[in-house]
Amino acid sequence: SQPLHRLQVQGATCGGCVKSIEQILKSVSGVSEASMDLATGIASVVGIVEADQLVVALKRGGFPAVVIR
Ligand code: 9UX
Repeated sequence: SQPLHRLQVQGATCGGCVKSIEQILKSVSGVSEASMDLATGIASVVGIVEADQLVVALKRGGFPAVVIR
Protein backbone atom coordinates (compact mmCIF):
# COMPACT_ATOMS: atom_id res chain seq x y z
CA SER A 1 0.00 0.00 0.00
CA GLN A 2 1.04 3.62 -0.44
CA PRO A 3 2.43 5.64 2.47
CA LEU A 4 0.09 7.57 4.75
CA HIS A 5 1.23 11.02 5.84
CA ARG A 6 -0.39 13.09 8.55
CA LEU A 7 0.00 16.83 8.99
CA GLN A 8 -1.10 19.32 11.61
CA VAL A 9 -2.39 22.27 9.60
CA GLN A 10 -2.78 25.82 10.90
CA GLY A 11 -5.39 28.32 9.85
CA ALA A 12 -8.37 26.23 8.81
CA THR A 13 -11.46 27.83 10.30
CA CYS A 14 -14.32 26.67 8.08
CA GLY A 15 -15.34 24.06 5.57
CA GLY A 16 -14.09 26.26 2.74
CA CYS A 17 -10.60 26.16 4.17
CA VAL A 18 -10.86 22.38 4.42
CA LYS A 19 -11.83 22.14 0.74
CA SER A 20 -8.92 24.42 -0.20
CA ILE A 21 -6.46 22.38 1.82
CA GLU A 22 -7.68 19.12 0.33
CA GLN A 23 -7.37 20.58 -3.16
CA ILE A 24 -3.87 21.86 -2.47
CA LEU A 25 -2.80 18.45 -1.22
CA LYS A 26 -4.45 16.58 -4.11
CA SER A 27 -2.57 18.83 -6.57
CA VAL A 28 0.81 17.60 -5.35
CA SER A 29 2.40 15.05 -7.66
CA GLY A 30 2.02 11.52 -6.36
CA VAL A 31 -0.91 12.16 -4.02
CA SER A 32 -3.84 9.81 -4.51
CA GLU A 33 -6.07 10.73 -1.55
CA ALA A 34 -6.24 13.70 0.82
CA SER A 35 -8.73 14.51 3.55
CA MET A 36 -8.76 16.93 6.42
CA ASP A 37 -10.58 17.00 9.74
CA LEU A 38 -11.64 20.54 10.65
CA ALA A 39 -12.05 19.85 14.36
CA THR A 40 -8.49 18.61 14.84
CA GLY A 41 -6.74 20.40 11.96
CA ILE A 42 -5.19 17.10 10.95
CA ALA A 43 -4.85 16.27 7.26
CA SER A 44 -4.30 12.70 6.10
CA VAL A 45 -2.63 12.11 2.75
CA VAL A 46 -2.06 8.85 0.91
CA GLY A 47 0.44 8.70 -1.93
CA ILE A 48 3.96 8.17 -3.11
CA VAL A 49 5.19 11.62 -2.13
CA GLU A 50 7.63 13.15 0.32
CA ALA A 51 5.91 14.72 3.33
CA ASP A 52 8.07 17.83 2.91
CA GLN A 53 6.47 18.44 -0.50
CA LEU A 54 3.08 18.53 1.18
CA VAL A 55 4.33 21.07 3.72
CA VAL A 56 5.76 23.27 0.96
CA ALA A 57 2.50 23.20 -1.01
CA LEU A 58 0.40 24.07 2.03
CA LYS A 59 2.71 26.93 3.02
CA ARG A 60 2.47 28.37 -0.50
CA GLY A 61 -1.31 28.11 -0.22
CA GLY A 62 -1.37 30.04 3.03
CA PHE A 63 -1.74 27.16 5.43
CA PRO A 64 1.40 26.47 7.46
CA ALA A 65 1.66 22.83 8.49
CA VAL A 66 3.96 20.40 10.20
CA VAL A 67 4.32 16.66 9.72
CA ILE A 68 3.10 14.56 12.62
CA ARG A 69 3.52 10.84 13.30
MO1 9UX B 1 -14.13 29.98 5.25
MO2 9UX B 1 -11.26 29.70 5.15
O1 9UX B 1 -15.30 31.35 4.57
O2 9UX B 1 -9.99 31.05 4.69
S1 9UX B 1 -12.72 29.47 3.50
S2 9UX B 1 -12.53 30.79 6.70
